[in-house]
Amino acid sequence: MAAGVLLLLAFCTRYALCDDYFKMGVNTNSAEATQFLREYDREASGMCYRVTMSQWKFVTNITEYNRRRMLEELALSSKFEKLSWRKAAAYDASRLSDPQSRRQLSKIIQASRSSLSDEKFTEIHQLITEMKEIYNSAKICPFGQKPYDPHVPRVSYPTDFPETNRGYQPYQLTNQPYQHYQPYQENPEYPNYCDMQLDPEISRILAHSRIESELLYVWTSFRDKTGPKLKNRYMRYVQLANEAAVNTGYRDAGDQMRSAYEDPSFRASVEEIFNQVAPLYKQLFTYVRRKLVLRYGETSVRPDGPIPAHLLGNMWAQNWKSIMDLVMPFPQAPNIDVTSDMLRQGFTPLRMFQMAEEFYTSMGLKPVPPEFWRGSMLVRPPQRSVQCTASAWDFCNRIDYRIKQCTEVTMQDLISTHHEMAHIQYYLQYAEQPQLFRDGANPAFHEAVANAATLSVYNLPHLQRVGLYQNKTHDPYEVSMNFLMSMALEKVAYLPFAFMVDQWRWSVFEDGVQNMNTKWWQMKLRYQGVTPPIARTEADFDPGSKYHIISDQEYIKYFLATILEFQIFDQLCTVSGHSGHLHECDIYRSRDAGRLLSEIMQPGASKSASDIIRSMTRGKTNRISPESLVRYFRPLELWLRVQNRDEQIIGWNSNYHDVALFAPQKASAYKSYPSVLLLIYLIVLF
Ligand code: X8Z
Ligand code: ZN
Repeated sequence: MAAGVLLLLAFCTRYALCDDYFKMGVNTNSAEATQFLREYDREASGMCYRVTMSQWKFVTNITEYNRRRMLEELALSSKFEKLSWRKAAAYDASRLSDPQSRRQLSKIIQASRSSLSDEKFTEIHQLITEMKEIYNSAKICPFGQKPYDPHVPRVSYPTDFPETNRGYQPYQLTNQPYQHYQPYQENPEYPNYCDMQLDPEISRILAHSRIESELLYVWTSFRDKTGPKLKNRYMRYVQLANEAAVNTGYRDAGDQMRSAYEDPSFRASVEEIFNQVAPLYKQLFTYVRRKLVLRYGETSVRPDGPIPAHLLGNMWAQNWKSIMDLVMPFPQAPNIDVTSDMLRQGFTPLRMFQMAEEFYTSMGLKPVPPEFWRGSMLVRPPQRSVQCTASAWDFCNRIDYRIKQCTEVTMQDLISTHHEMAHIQYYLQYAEQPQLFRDGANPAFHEAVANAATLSVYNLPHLQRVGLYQNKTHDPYEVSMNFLMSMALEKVAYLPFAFMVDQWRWSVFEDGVQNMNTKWWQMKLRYQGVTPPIARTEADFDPGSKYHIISDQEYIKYFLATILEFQIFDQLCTVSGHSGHLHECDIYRSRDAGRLLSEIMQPGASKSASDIIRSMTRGKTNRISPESLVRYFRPLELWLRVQNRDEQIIGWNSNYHDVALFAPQKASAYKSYPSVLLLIYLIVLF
């Protein structure tokens, strides 16, 4: 207890600069600090190896035993984190002479929740584990009649409705066609009937079904199975996270999360970037809405209104690439997909990884070590349960690096292979840094660098160069517009979502847990222009349908990474000597681009993002800028402006009905708005 009070006093002052954000302890002995950091580095690397290995074993072989082993290692690692935090807190980092020691010490302190009591520290970790387990075990029944579910109208497919439009059919339990009318769990013949998970079944329905009632059903059911169970736990988590943040000298947990960006005006900086990309988003939005009106009709999509969130091909309306078939600019020209060429040429998953490795070595970057090929899981193994989401792993021992990916021979997986290999390249480049600096310069860098590299892989000149795209019979302008549209559905459509997630989270940390669901939808409407397809109340907890919210993972990094990837790509293209459209640049075989990439990656987190950006741009700026992204999409933006020229509004008008879906009280203000105006008018008149 006494130690707790001392620590509280020790952390009660903060400064603007991240380096000396805290009023640290009293020890100013540089030699002791260096010695502590040396020991920390050795122990933290060892701990990181053990935890990472236990996590790897679990996700590549999901058994109860492996889960328990992993939780044991995580518990040990939490103890180590707390102990190290106490030791680090004994130093007054601001008075240490070596800037790298200062930076390392502040990294130990900054993001940790170790200022909580042991009980609360354990409680918050347990809450997060529980929330993840609830989320990961959510399952729903297939679409059909569900008598006890008032949300789902009693509908069925017309008999002539094409089979391919009926969404994913999860279980071929019988030889009969898709079963819509089977009773649910009660039927002993269908013991696993209500077994549809987010990945892959539910996501596939949202991506491929074009039946509104089916989309509504899966959209609502997934939220019903997650939100209500998560809400109370999330509220307690907010309380504990805030307590930890305040104890550590921050205003609240949002403030603590933002400190990783070392920018005193971070919120304003991010908002400024958002405002610069919003006009491009609104052009895309307006065009897509018109196509949705054509597909679903004006009763489902108002021609000047927001878009109902279940029609955009994705559970959170964050990535619209699955509705490309509805919005393709030139349907007679191809949508670039080289999957069939890959199959024809006998590609295998191994060859895809070798090709990705060669992409980086062609620029003078590092080959992956032999341990990579021995340890990785590059295809789905038979006869055991695994988590298939692609990921790249650093085992913290400077030897072992692996990728986990259930690779199939598709273009999508070829892109993903290059993306994951870029993460491995980043690990290899900063391997010689101390453990605390083996990370991106800020949380956005890893994803940004990986995506910047893939911007060069997924484009026509590159695919032609590696012999995967030969078709020259179509109008290049039309092919280009189709390509840019597919990129915009992935990148531009994503921006307001990636921006609003943490706007919501920060507002909850800052203002409290009242009306969390209403706030969520207010922000979805304001930034994304989407509404819930069915009425929501505070009994729902729709933010809980997004994994990163309940698993305590900050999200603004994805917004910044999407902006930064184009900025990095632009710089790589410039040094490689590219001229012409940015979306046609290929950095393959450019040693100059390789050198610049290496300069960005090698320092890891030992330098600040602004230092890295300054040297990357040869002193032009030290800030993340959306200028390159806007330029990349410029040809599409011009085309969209022409398509949208007759629209009443670029963007959306929201009305009483939209707001009433999630905030009845606020909506009544909309309703009374005309009568207030009338009253004022009458007063003025008389
Ligand atoms: O969470 C992820 C990756 C791991 S970094 C699977 N992503 C974000 C999301 O799914 O919301 C990648 C895109 C954005
Ligand atoms: Zn990634």
